[in-house]
Amino acid sequence: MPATVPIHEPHKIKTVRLVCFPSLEERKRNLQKAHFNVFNLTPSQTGFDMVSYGTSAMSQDQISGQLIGDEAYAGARNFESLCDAVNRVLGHTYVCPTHNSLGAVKLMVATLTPRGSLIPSNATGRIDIHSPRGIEIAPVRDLTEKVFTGNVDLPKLEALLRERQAAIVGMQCFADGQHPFSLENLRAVRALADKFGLRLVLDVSRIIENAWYIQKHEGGQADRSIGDIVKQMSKTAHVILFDGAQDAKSNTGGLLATDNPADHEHFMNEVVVYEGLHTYGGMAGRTMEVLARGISEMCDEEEVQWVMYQTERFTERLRSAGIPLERGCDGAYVKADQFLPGIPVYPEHALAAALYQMSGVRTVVPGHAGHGHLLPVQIPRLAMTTWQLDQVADAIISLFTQRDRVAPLDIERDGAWNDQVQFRSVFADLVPYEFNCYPFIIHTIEPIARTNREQRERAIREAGWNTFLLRSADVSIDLLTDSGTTAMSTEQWAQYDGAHATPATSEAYHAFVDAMKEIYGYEYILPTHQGRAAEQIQSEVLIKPGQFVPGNMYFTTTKLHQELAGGIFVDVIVDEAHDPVSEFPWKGNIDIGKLDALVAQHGAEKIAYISFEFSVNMAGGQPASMDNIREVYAYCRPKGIPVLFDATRAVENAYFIQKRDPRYHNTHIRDIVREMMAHGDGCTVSGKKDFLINIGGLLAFKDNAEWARAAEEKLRIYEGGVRDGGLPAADLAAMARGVLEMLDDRYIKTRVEQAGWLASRLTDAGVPVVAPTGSHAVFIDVKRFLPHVDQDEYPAQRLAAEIYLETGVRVMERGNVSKGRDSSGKNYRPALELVRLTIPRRVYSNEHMRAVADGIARLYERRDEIKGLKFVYEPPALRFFQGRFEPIM
Ligand code: P70
Repeated sequence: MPATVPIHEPHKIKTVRLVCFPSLEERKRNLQKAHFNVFNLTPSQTGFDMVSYGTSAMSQDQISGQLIGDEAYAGARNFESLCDAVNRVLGHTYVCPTHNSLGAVKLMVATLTPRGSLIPSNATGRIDIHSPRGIEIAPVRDLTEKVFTGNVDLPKLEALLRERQAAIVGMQCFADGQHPFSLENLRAVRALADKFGLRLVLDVSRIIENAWYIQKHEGGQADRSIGDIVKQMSKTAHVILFDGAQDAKSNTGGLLATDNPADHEHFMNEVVVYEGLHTYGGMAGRTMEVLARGISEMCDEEEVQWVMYQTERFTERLRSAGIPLERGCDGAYVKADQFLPGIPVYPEHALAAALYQMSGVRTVVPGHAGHGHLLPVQIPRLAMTTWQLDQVADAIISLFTQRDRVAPLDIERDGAWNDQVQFRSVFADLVPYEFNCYPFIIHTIEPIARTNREQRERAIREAGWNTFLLRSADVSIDLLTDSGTTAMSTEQWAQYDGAHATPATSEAYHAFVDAMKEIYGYEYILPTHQGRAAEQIQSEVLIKPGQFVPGNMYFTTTKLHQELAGGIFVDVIVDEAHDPVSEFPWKGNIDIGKLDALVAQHGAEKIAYISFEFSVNMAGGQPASMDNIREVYAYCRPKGIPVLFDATRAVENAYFIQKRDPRYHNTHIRDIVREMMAHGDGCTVSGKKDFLINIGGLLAFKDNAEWARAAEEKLRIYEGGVRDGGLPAADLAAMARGVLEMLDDRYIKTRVEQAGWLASRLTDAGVPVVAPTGSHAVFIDVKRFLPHVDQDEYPAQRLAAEIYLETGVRVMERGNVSKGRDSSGKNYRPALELVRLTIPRRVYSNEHMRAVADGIARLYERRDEIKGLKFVYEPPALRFFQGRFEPIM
């Protein structure tokens, strides 16, 4: 059934494409070189590129289709997939593929509408391509209709058909991008066409948007699915024409389809002249596969509702600020002449140039020059978050408030087409618009599970009330961990695919080493398959049995490896770290007093090294200050005690230094990280976090060749080759690229602030969370959430399960269950009884976070009803992973 207003994307982000933010100076230079016509700018010169043609984010199923293109000249399997999709979704039997929609128009001209034809149509945009062919388009749009503005004026059409001989009757879904028609009108046009013995040819390139309009506004259609309406619309026409770069989210491709075998015969005979063989029609096999998958998916009810929600929201934001505009199926079409009443010549170009100058946003003026003054601001389907779209709208609104200052353009070279015209101008004094949203757009999406309460009840029962045992397929928003859950960028994929595999030395290895040396400033760089592998080697190389390893709190795997190597871990973190309500900004600091006491008691030679973790995970992702990092090293050096960092989440720690330490407000993350690392002798990193990859790790030493040699020895035994650490060259290459992206100031800011944003929404609803919010997660203080549940009834474990039941969101228990039992068999009952909501990098939007917060707030309202759990199966070690529970009634 049609959804109401969607609360978040029905997908998560699978891969991202980084966005450039050219400076004002660069934008001015680019504009000058582009002759003030933004058509000439490239995406790398643009911030957000507001065009919807071929720019949609694909699904992961579509992108994988690229790799199974059957590039046969004749009879490709992908053609069969395409026919199958068209049959199922659009209902027509015979399919003739074309390279894009212009290819489909060529076939129509060759078969149905020769030179001299008359085509009555509800759309006039295509006059540009028809008039040079001597084809006349007769506009028959019903200009009195208010809602379905794309309806055909039936008496007008009938009169025309009586008077003159038409070749076909043409109709376009969401005509010219702005005018949807009703099902009733479409059927009446079909009846008229039949009456006059003509074919109704329907351009279904924007059928989804039109179907959504019918569902929403046409009487009796509200309960039908988009898929149902789409099929009926399509079947109403004799011939359909489809542009693959619109609703099907392909980057190109097109087709004609019909149920009439004679027409199809005709199309097949012409397609070989203009396009290619009838089984590929000028499309690569992979494009046919992407297109087929896109057609199969395009009626997905929730995806459609999301896209249209974004479009309506964007348009409404502009409209309510007074911007003169027309509704578009894919955005807002701004009336440039009313926006800039003082600029009589090409106001649409002046507006586009001014918007780019002040914000880096690019909008394109299509078609013939000087025909109307609409500037389409289109939304690439599924590629942008609501936050980004709101900011694009705000940039336009900001320009509107300064519209009196927009400079006119002097024509330098006029032309028939908008892509030809060139201008001279001056740079108006416009206040720039600064974006502070995610610095990437969505390249591919992954659909997320859609479950109802009943399904979730079954799933959590089967998982023994343990979120670790849930199937990912049953989880909507997965906040279990930020480890290895990152969305890679297209640049990383390019490196991944380009890497040359070898068990010896790869280019990727050199790229990895060079990048790490540069970023961390360390001489010896060893790849490992992930963090704990580096920890094992480091511990074995540096710890002599019986030595102490002081550290700031501990991390499970780190401490375990220190102990396996014979070390004795001692916690020397500041006391504030153990207090969930203390607002101390540097809860990750080492207490030098505690450290000094340990050294005084046992002597420096009994200390193996300091284990110094950044963004201390078990304390809630709390950072260490630059002063503390410096002071610890200054204390240790003269005593010969090495300092080794767990540099996992170092970039998040660097962001807190940039934000909270006034001396670093204007220092780039890159330089802060380098300075942090200078106060140590080596590090381990779980690459699954910082490096924006799904697997990988690092062991590095600043200058100690002896340690490095010993570590290499172990690398060969435990991990893999000495030049790959057990990783394929592809992952090394993706990591070498990921570490450059992790240092982007905008990226790390939006990443860390997303946790703060989630925390503040929870706090606003009264939900108790650990303060201050940490680097990568929000921790709910369950002792305050469920004060009536005794710790031995595992309140955090129960709350984690209840959050799943309420919302489909998966989180992790960090309390009594995780801590385990002491030697006498009693639960430790730790001070902190927490639930961790961990935020993956570049995967979820603020809409997802809002849904998470709202769901937990609902639970908080009825917290008194929530009880505890009891074990039904309790493993002897690390019981949180495999333990199974039953609710206490
Ligand atoms: C998490 C993950 C991993 C991690 C870490 C720090 C500060 C080292 C590692 C190990 C995964 C996890 C691991 C054990 C228990 C629960 C969760 N933390 N240092 O979700 O690195 O996983 O690459 O071997 O946070 O916090 P690796």
